[in-house]
Amino acid sequence: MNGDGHPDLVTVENDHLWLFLGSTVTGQLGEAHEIGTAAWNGYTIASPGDTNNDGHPNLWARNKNTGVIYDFSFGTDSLGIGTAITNGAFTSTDRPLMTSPGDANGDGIADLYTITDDKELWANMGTAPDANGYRLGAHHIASAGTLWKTITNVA
Ligand SMILES: [Ca+2]
Ligand SMILES: [Ca+2]
Repeated sequence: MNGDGHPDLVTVENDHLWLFLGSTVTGQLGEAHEIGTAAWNGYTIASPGDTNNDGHPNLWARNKNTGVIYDFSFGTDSLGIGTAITNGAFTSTDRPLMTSPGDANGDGIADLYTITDDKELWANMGTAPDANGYRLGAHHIASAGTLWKTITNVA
């Protein structure tokens, strides 16, 4: 997140959002920074990669109740302003699990995968922003295999 070439970690702990900076020592994390102070238990977070091409990874945060996904930029060790990139189609009731592999189809735009309440893997490929700034296309069913009926977490 801070652009030093070492991978960092973002976690939600006790309703707060924390950034653990990667250490120069392989396999260790350095100091922790609190970057969000309230209500993060209400969000599902994902790592879409650097969606605004500023050299820092971005963070996607899905409001579990409203179903809106926000894209946050990072400064050196702080969170920027969240921009809504979807309408409210992504509640945790309809899409219990979500993650981003970054850009899955190689078009340079981050994509989203969710597992629905019917236990199917759905993909929403990233698009150029529409008039509302929304950046995810309509879903397609990536897999309806039985595997997804047993998955309890994705990252
Ligand atoms: Ca960025
Ligand atoms: Ca893509």
